[in-house]
Amino acid sequence: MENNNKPRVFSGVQPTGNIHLGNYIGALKQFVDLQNDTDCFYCIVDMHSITVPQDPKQLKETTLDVAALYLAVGLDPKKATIFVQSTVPQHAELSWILTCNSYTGELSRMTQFKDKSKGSESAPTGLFTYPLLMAADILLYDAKFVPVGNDQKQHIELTRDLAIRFNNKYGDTFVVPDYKGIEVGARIMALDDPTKKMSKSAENIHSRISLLDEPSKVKKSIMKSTTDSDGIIRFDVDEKPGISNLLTIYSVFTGKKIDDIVAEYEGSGYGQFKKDLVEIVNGGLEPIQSKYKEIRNSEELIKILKDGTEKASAAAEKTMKRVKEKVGFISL
Ligand code: AQP
Repeated sequence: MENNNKPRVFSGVQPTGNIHLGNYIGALKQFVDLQNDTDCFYCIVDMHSITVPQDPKQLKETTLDVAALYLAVGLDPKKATIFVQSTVPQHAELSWILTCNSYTGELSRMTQFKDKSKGSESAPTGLFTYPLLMAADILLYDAKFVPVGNDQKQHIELTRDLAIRFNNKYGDTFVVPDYKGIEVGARIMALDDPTKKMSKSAENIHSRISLLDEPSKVKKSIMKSTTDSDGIIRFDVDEKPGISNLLTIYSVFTGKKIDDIVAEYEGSGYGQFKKDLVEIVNGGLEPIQSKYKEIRNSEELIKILKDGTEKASAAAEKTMKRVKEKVGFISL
């Protein structure tokens, strides 16, 4: 479905902590790049975040933190609909209908569930059904494109399967969405262990750089990041995952091609490269942090979220009417 002939886009970020460079490069930066040419809905997915325990007071704060960061990285509420998932109850409603049209086998194959549950019988059920809520998020807005990091690719595939299955069973109802990834930075790795993805919930704070980190913290995290012992700056994800990850971050923040950066640093050691990267990342974060401070506790932020809820609810209700009719629920 389209508005002003612009394709619909949906994506979201969980308010599970401060947004890091992986979230920014894999998702948020794409959100901003897409806002001029698409009709985009960007959500703070608080219902997803409670699939693992959250402190209620802190959840409220991090929800507003993420909303403020959406604006701080450059999202414009005149172009993008920005809202909080739990303020639009249709997400839960559609999620249940999709649950009843899904199979436990396909959910068991989701690698994120396998990683997070570690086979435990006491893993929260919400972790298992999380991809169905994510499918509901996307299908509710007739989204054609879903900009996410590549860790979410499997969930988008499942969403496509569910949409096609539902359309075949009940007749054309959902737009079948496509994954929208990027060439550089679809998976930013942890700084302390470049074989794992950078993550909000990792214990070591130096495994990630959060968008709100102080310059001294950024310096420490980059300078102590894990590289290798051969000391040659070269992009090779398999053999040199640490330096390749840093090159990716360098490339995204400067807009320079990785090959050009490698050529620039020929003969230099990791020390100089890391020092320069500290300056580059701190320079990139500075305007984001100052915009964040300006907006975080403002009335304007609440107003933007309320407007977002209104617009999102109207779009979601249209889809729900169509879906309920198809499955045979009466309307009174
Ligand atoms: N390391 C990453 N590289 C590139 N993209 C990433 N994303 C997450 N990590 C990376 C993308 O960021 C968006 C929002 O992610 P999320 O908040 O929904 O949850 P997540 O994927 O589970 O992120 P985290 O940081 O790893 O959180 P925790 O530790 O709480 O599980 C998504 O588009 C995601 O692909």
